[in-house]
Amino acid sequence: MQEKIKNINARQILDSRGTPTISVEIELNSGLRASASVPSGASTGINEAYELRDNEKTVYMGRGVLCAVKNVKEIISKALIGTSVLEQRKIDEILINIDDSENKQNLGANAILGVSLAASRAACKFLNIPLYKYLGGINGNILPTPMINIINGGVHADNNLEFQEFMITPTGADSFHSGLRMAVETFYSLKKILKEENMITSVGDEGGFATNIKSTREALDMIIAAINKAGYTTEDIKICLDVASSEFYNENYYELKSENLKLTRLEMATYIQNLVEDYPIISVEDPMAEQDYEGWKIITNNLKDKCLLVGDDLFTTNVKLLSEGINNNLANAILIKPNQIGTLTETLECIKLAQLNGYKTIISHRSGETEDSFISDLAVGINSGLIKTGSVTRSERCAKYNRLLEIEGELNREFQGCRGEGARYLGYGSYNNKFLKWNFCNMNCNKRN
Ligand code: 2PG
Ligand code: MG
Repeated sequence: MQEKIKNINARQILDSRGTPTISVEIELNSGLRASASVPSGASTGINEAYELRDNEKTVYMGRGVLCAVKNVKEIISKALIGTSVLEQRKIDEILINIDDSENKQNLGANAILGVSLAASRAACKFLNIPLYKYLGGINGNILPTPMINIINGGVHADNNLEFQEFMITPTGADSFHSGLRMAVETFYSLKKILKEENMITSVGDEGGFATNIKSTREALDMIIAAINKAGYTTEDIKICLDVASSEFYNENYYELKSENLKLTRLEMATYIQNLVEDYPIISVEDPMAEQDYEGWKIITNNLKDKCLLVGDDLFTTNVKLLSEGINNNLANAILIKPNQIGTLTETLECIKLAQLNGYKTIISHRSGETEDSFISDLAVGINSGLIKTGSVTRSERCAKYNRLLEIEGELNREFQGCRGEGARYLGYGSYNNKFLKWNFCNMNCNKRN
């Protein structure tokens, strides 16, 4: 009885861009309360679940979410009051059924996800366990290797870079906290380099520098210089890209205006391939546009053994699209964003399908974020091994890293006095399983083979 939903409340709050978003609070019969807030993207895939906005031009430029708030208070709460929060699948199924549309356009995926996530948090409170434990039980103990944004481009910054995200990833670290430190030091080395070159050091939507770099290669050269200046090598820290190419794919061409290039799919694949050959790049997200399946086939065929090819707009955390991708040999990794699909259960189903098919999963933030750190717990709970959650500046991004530090501490404390590790950090092994050193309590499994 005590674990049943007594009331659901919602309110309009602001995300990191000052755009309205929704926060949902669930109250149980026991009196316990838990809440969750929902992020929002800028470079959204065409197949993402529907984000309901008020569209009233004079209010918040049409971006208000009071209609989504109303849907939670008046429709969703009626359907869920009396349901046990321990039945997440049932809750999500009810949400999907009362919306009754293909892409959650009736109630809004933002309204639905807020309720779905808040329900899981309420369950944790009731059971008195942390969220990552609720999601992963005794199995979730891998701290993700972070992809940390240091240069913003595309629709996340007002500079000329077409590529949306340039990230560093501390593959040579031996723990999450030391990897984070390496990334922070590199971030500030890059800042110094930019200053020396009289370049702008202001930051973009995800906290990476939004400076006027002329080309992709110039950005990559600067990142390598920053890694070295911080005292590291490209063995310690590697590079990841989010090309977000759907944003500059027009009528079958990839238009890199800053470099005066208009590329066919074949030329675009070669352009990316050359970058992977010339730089220590180990992951490329959306190198080809979401509708360019032929391009994806080419690049997957050529690069699948060299780096991660991550489908974000391509898959939109959707099992149908991922299945199609698996059947057609598209990509070898998937970006997981709960708000692309709209419920926790569907997110977990997509993760499971990916993992069963050997696709790497990268749990991801959105460019418009809140201080909610749900994705940190999700990454550890499901042992994703990888997380993408922006730069090491700006509190909405740091909230995720800080939560991971907290989880790391908690897992290690639990293990105190034992010979093995509580929190595992796989570093390069998260990208490439062949490099995993797997052991528990000093029993080296590699040796036993
Ligand atoms: C992406 C995301 C997050 P947005 O493209 O991967 O970095 O951006 O939330 O704007 O879609
Ligand atoms: Mg992306």
